[in-house]
Parts: sequence; structure tokens; C-alpha cells
Amino acid sequence: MMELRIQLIPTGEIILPPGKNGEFYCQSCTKAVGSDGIRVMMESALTARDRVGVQDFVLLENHTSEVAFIENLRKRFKENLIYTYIGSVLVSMNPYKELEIYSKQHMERYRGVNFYEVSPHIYAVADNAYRSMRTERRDQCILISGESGAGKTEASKKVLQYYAITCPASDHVQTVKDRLLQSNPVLEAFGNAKTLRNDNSSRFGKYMDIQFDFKGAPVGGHIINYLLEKSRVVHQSHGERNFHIFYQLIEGGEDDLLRRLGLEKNAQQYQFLVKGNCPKVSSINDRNDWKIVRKALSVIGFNDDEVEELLNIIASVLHLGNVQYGGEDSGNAYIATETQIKYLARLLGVDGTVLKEALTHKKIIAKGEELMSPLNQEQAASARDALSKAIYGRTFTWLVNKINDSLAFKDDSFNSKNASVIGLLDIYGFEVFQNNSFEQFCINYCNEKLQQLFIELTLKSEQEEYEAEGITWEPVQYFNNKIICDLVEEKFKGIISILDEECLRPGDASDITFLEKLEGTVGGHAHFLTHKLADGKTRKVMGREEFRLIHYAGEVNYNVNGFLDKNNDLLFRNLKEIMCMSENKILTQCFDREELSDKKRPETAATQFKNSLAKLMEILMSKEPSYVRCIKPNDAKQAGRFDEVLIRHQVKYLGLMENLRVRRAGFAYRRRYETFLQRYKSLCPDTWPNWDGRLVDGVSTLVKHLGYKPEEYKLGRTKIFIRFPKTLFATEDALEVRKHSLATKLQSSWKGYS
Ligand code: AD9
Ligand code: MG
Repeated sequence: MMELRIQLIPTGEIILPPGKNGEFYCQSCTKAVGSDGIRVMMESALTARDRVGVQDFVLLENHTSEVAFIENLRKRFKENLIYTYIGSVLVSMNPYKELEIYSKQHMERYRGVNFYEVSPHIYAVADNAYRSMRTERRDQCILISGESGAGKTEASKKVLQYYAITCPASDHVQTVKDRLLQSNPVLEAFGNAKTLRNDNSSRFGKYMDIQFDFKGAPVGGHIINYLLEKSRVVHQSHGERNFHIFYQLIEGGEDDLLRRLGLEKNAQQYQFLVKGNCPKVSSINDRNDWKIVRKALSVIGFNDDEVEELLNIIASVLHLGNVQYGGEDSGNAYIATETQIKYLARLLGVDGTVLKEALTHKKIIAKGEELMSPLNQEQAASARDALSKAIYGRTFTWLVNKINDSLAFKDDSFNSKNASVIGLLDIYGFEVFQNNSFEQFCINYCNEKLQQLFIELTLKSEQEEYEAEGITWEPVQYFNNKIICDLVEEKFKGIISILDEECLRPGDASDITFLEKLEGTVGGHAHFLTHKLADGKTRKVMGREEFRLIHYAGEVNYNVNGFLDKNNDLLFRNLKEIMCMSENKILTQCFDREELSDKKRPETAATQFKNSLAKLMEILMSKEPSYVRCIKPNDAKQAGRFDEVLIRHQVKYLGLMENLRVRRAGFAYRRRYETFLQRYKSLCPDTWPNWDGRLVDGVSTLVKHLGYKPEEYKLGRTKIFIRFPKTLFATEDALEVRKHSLATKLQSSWKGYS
């Protein structure tokens, strides 16, 4: 006798109609169910909810309870259900393992389907943005946030893959799709690195526009990059690495290539690669990644000469790191290692003698005359490091521009200004290390700005929706982090202004005078602390060279050491000159001669960053946003580990509870009339199978038939608003019962057929 096996399908999951072989499909697990003698049984709605939680937090009975919120996350995480909604915001948990939920079949399931008809997924967000762009002709953006290692970059790649697979294609479009996809490995190779928080941490911010034509096909793209963490080129903290590309080249580069570049197949030989004492990472295969990057460069359209020049630059940076200085009796520095100069002269296409002089002298122009002033060992080493950072940083920007050229739509008949756009923002997440410097300051400031935008847009849009639908609404109190943004960026009084002031001040300005000025100016601010207490005593837990910011996401101590240098980001004139004379075509584009004649002092790094963020905010404000809030389940990068303390902290600072409260204020749920009717019309004989009249009347008939009481719902202009989750639950349960009987009927008819 055949064994009877039973498969439970959680409620809320949809069983798709039988396939060719009579098998049924479960919506969330793509697996065929009901075949091979497995009998499908719908789990009762209640038991399923107990086991897998609710797929939208607004449906939590006790929506103000953080405990209930975390418990729901835990249940779902345990079942590998990493996605959950708060209304239209997607909360995503990093599973730290490959889940089989990203196949083509999965993509198909989300295509053109309404948000709430299917289980929560990043594809649903991608599809929803795409459909809004197409139907409402409004530019969209998908904002992905969360701390370092929470899964932002992975999420943004999933969105891109979704469009590449599901959007209409033609020959030309296929090329664009390939280029869009292949831009990722290249940018990650040059812009990502292993940190203590994440083995593939983005060390630059990235905003990417995907442009679509009137048919909805992706026809082009454009990337804006934000502040690359250049200091990593010359220094890495313990347990961290330099940018991936260096290791990829050394591990994967063919023997001939390495010989030409004068490189050895051993990362330990290079000073710029040994600082973190971490040449190998178990989750990274540099040799394989090298092949992927080489192929990606060809797909994007780099020719052999360009690749050669690019690699010459990468190798030069490694050689520069190995330039060692000795000290003469006079204290002046001299170069103790000649071989590097030989390679550098060839790879950079510059004169070796001039380079040698430029690496040990500073050019001063006094009374119209040029003087070469010798540097001491320390100064020379820092000039060498500044050159290495400048070369790498500018080459990275060149690379982004080059990718943009390749992504630009080139058909004259199509004006890219008419394109519809979906923007994808994947920026470095909030981070706290043992020692935090200028880079963390900028990264965390950027996260403050994004949080601010989130607050403004979610609350604003919520309010607007109630207004547009003609429904009265009680505003909710929430923590507004504008006060922290102001502390950092306010004109004259903000931290960046004070830093710039010290950078411009001639004389004795130093990192410490900067700290003192901060104390004097923002010392009393509620979100700023130093070791000094108001009564003149000292706060023991803080170093004398530190200031603390109380960020929305937590407290961070910043060590001011290096703030002035990093903000000034200066490169001696003679080093700039020699780079302008380089025969390497990439470098000649990176170092423009006009820069030499420009008398105006360039903007500081922090001010440039501030301005670029302000522009980014404008771009994002002009589009309709979708939000993905990523959560990191543990610090050990391990699958299956749910660290409650860490997660609770993120839930708190991401403002998810407030988000939920706002969403629940008044009405827990809202649906467009057509969506609501489509989903539940089978529950009322008057609306099934089709309703011919006005949508609002159909919904009204349906809910009256279902026994909704007047205080339980409101009908707006285009949507129904439902006040309590239990009302919707009851309707969902009724639907489950109906589907169950339908599934059983289908199953028995299939059995009879076979
Ligand atoms: V950072 O701010 O750039 O340091 P991200 O971008 O938030 O950070 P990332 O997307 O790089 O984090 O994810 C970190 C790692 O988590 C990845 O390398 C994967 O190993 C893992 N991860 C993240 N999301 C997923 C996923 N959906 N499925 C499987 C994942 N693994
Ligand atoms: Mg990232």
C-alpha cells in the first residue's frame, strides 16, 4: 500500500494551479507539492501563524510590543523566512547562507503580481517599483539601509538581477543588461574590502540609476560614487585587508602578467598588504574572483590596452608601498630601494629621476621662483602615501566614469532625459570599531542623512496618503535625528565647518586644536561629548584625543588623529606635476594640468562629501521611494544564529517600532479597491466571479457580506482602510478555508484523472 505523506502548506501561501504532471506549487517554496503521492493539507491559519509569524508586522496583535516584534522576526528567521513587511517597507534579515529563493521561477512568481498576493520578498519590492514606474510614469528609488554586513549590497544585486531577467529584452538591451550586471564585480573588486564587520564590505557609496525606455526595457544606467575610503590603500587595521583587486591580481594574475608588472605571487611581499596581517579570507576565493573580474572588464567594454594600463596602476601602488626611505645625517630622506623606482618609472610612464626627486622633495614657489625643499623621512613617507591614495582614488573615479560611458544609452533617437528611472542606493552601513576615524565619521554622518530622509518620507507619505484619501489622522511622536545632522553639517557651527576652519588656519592648527575648538563650540550639545566634564573633571572612559557622537544608531567615539590631514587630502605640487606628465592614458585623465594652474584651494574632503550628500538627498526626494531595512542577525557572520540583543538594538535605531506605530495609527491595513476585490471576491456570491459595477461598490458589498462593522473600516477615494488586524485575519482565514476545499477538490480530481 502506498505510504500516505502529508505536506503542510502555511496559510497565506498560495497553491498555484496544477502543473503539467498534476503537481501543485507552493508559492513560497517553489517546490512542487502534492506530487509523488504527497497529499497537500492547508495548515490551519492559526497554527501557521504560530509557527511562522505574520508576514506583515502591522498584523501583529500587540503592535506596540517590541517583544512581539522580535518574536515574529525570530519565528520567521528560524523558518528561513528572511523577509517581512511593515506595510510597504521590507525588513530583511541576513541569513548568512544561500537560500533557494532567488531562482528564475521565483522571479516569475513576483512578476506583475500585487505586493500582498505573494510572500514578502525583495523581488516584490523590485516589481512594485517597476510597475509604479510604468503605470504612474514616476521615477522610483529603492533605498537599502542597515549596518555594515546587514545585506545591503546583496539586496541591491538581487534587485538588479530581477530586472535583468524579468524585463523585456532585445539584442541591444541584452548588452545593457549584461553591462549593468557586470559592473558589480568590477566595482566590488576595486571598492570593497574585508573588514572586521564584513568580508565584502563596500568602502564607497553607490547610487545607480537604471534607465528604462517606454517599453519598460532597461536601456542604460548611470552610477554616482561617494567618498571611497582611500586610507585603506596604505593602512589596514588588524584583521582587515586592502581592496580585493590587489589580492586578486597577485593570486590570479597569469605568470607572464605578473612578470611584466614586476610582481611576486605572494601578497606578504607588499607593505600595503601586510598591515592587517590577513592575506587570506576563508569566504573569499581571490583566484576565482580574478577571472570573474577580468571577464567583467571585457563585457563592460575595456579593451586590452585599457586593462593593461589599469593593471599598471594597481601594480604601481604596490611598488610605491615598497619604496623605503633612509635618512641622511642632515635628516633628509633618500630612497633606499632602487628597484621599485625602476618599475614605477616604467609602469607609471614617468621619468625615474624626476619621480625620485618628487618622492623626497617638496616644491615651493616663493617670489615667483621654484625651490626644491628636502623632506625628512616621515614627511617623505607621508608624501608617498598621499600619492598612492591619490592614484588609487582617482583611478577608482575614472573606473566609474568609464563604466558610465559603457552604460550610457547611445541611440540618438532616444533621449535619456525621457527615460524612466529606478535608482538603487547601496551605501556603506553605520559602523563602529574599536578605533574610529575620519572615515567612520563620514560614513556614519551619511547614515544619519539617510535616516533623516526615511523619517521625512515615510511619515510625510503616510500623512499625505490619509489626506489624499480624505481620512483623518492622528500624528505620531517619533525621534527626529535632524538635531544630529545639524550638529555635523550646520554652517559655521557644525563639526565639518569647524574642521574646515582648522584646516584653513595657518600656524599651529592640529588635530588637538580642532578637538579643543569642538569643545568650545559644540561642547554643550546633547549629542556630543569629550573626556572633559562640565565640572572640570575628566570622563575616564574616553581618551583625550576623542570626541563622542550620540548617533541615532548608537554612541561612537572618534579619534581625531589624522582628521586634518584626511580632510585636507593634499598632494604636493611636484607629485601632481609628475602625474600630469605620465604616459599612462588613465593617469593623464585623472591628473588634469588645469589643476596645477588653479589658484583656488580645492574643497576639503568633508565638505565635498557633505555637498555630494545634499545632492543625493535632492535626487532621492524627487523620486518615489521604496525601503529595504536590512538587519544583521549576529556579529559572527554565522547562519542560523539569532542574537537577540544585537537585533533589538537594530530594530530600535532603525526606528522600526515607530515605523510600525505610524503605519498602525488609525488603520492597520489599506488596500486598493481592485486588489482587495481581486483577492477576496470569491467570498461573496455577489462579487464572484466578477463584479461589473464601481469598485468601491463592489468592496462595500463584499465587506458587508463578510460582516464588517462600520467602525472596523473606512472607504477612501481609491482604497479601503481596515482598522484592526483581526478583521483582516478573519477574512484571510475565510479565504484559506475556501482554498483548502478547492485544493482538496483539485487534488482528488487529479488523482481521478491519473
Ligand atoms: V557594508 O555596509 O557594505 O559593510 P552590506 O552591504 O550591508 O555591508 P553585504 O550585502 O555585503 O552587507 O552582506 C554581507 C554578507 O552577508 C554577504 O557577503 C553574504 O555572505 C551574506 N548575505 C547577505 N545577504 C544575503 C542573502 N540574501 N543571502 C545569502 C547573504 N547571504
Ligand atoms: Mg555593502
